[in-house]
Amino acid sequence: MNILILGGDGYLGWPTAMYFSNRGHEVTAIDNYFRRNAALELDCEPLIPTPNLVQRAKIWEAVTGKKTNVHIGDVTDYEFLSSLFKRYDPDTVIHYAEQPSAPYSMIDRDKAALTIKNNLISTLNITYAVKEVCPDCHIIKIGTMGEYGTPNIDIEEGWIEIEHNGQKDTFLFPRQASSLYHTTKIQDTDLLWFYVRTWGIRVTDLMQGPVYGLSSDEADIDERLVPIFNYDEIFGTVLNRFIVQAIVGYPLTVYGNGGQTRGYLNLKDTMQCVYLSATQPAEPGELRIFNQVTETFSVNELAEKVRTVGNELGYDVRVNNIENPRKEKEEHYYNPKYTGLLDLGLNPHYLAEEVLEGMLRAVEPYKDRINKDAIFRGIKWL
Ligand code: USQ
Repeated sequence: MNILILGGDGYLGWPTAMYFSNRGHEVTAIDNYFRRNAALELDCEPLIPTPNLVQRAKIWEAVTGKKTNVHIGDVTDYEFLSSLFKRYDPDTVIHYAEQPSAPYSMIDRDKAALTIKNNLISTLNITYAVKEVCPDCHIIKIGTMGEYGTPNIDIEEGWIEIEHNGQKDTFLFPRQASSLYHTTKIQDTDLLWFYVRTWGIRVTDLMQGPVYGLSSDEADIDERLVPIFNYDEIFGTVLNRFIVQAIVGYPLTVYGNGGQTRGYLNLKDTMQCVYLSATQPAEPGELRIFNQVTETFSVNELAEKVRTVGNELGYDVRVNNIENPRKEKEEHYYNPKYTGLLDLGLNPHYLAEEVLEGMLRAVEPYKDRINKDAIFRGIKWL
C-alpha cells in the first residue's frame, strides 16, 4: 500500500510510519512540528531527546535499509496537502495531524481557536483532497472515546438504533465531550459523516482512549527512534505521567477522587488497530467506527498499579488526590463496547505488571531530564 501519515512526527505518527514501513508499504510522513514547537513554547519538552522527523527517517533507513518520504508542512494549507495527494496517489491516508491535548485547548481563547481551526480545517482538507484527487483513498481518522463522554448507558461502537414513536433508525451514538479539544473531534466525525453521505468516500473513525507506553518493535531497534514521550500536564497522557512521577518521587497526581474511568490501550495496540483498519478498509460510502481500547480502568486503579510495581522496584511511590482542574464526572457508569477491532484480528497487549515494570525501566535512564515544574501547573477548565 501507499500510505500518507499526517502528523507523522507525533507520539503515534512516527511509530505508525515505522510499523507500515517495516511491513513493506510505501510510507510518506508529513508534519508541521506543531507539537514540538508548542512544547518548546510552553516549556514542557519530551522526556527523551527526539531527533526531528527528517533525521528520524534517515536513522530508520540507515538501520533497516527502508526508505520513508518526509515532507514538513501544514495540512491546513490545501495547496500543500493536495500536491502530496497528486504526487503519491495514496491508497490510505492516516489522519493524526490534530492538536491532541484537552488541557491545551482550555488554556485561553487563542489556543481554543487554534484547536478548532487546525482540527476542523485539516479534516476538511483531507476530504476535499480525497474527492478531487483520489476518490477511492481510504481515510483513517483518529477520533477519541472522549467524544461520547461518560453517559449513563452502554457506549456502542459509533452507532445506535433508536426507536421513537413506533419508527426506528440508526444514528451516530450521542456525543457530549468534556473539553474543547474533544468537542472538535465530535465535529470532525460530523464532517466526515456528512461527506461520506454526500460524496460516498470511505472512512474509518477510530475512537481511541488514552494511549500509554514508549515501546514498539520498531522503536526498540534504536533509542533515537523512540516516540515523542511527554509527561507534562498538557501533552502527557495519565499513565505515562504516573510512570515519570513515580521515578522522580513526585506524588501521583490523581485528579479529584480518582473514580474517572476510561478505556486505555498500549501504544503497540494503536499500531495494530490502524494497520488492521488499513488492510481491511471501509467500503465506499461507509463511515466505519471502532472503539479503540482494550480495557478500562479508573484513575485510582492506574495509580494503585503504578504504586505497587514502583514500590516493588524500590521507588517510594505516593499518591496525592489533588483538586481536579477539569470539569468531569468523578464517579460514573462506564461500559463501552469494543469488539470490532478484536473481530478484525487485534491481539491486545494488556496492562500487566511486566508492562509497567518495562515502562519504569525505560524511563529511569532519563530521570535527570525530568522537569518537575512541567508536571502540574493546574490548567483549569473554569
Ligand atoms: N488525570 C488525572 N491525573 C493526571 C492526568 C489525568 O487524574 O495527572 C485524569 C483526567 O482527569 C482524566 C483521565 O485521567 O479523567 C485521562 O486523562 P488524560 O490526560 O490521560 O486523557 P485526555 O485528556 O482525555 O486525553 C488523552 C489524549 C487525547 C485522547 C484522549 C482519549 O491526550 O488525545 O483523545 O486521551 S479519551 O480520554 O478517551 O478521550
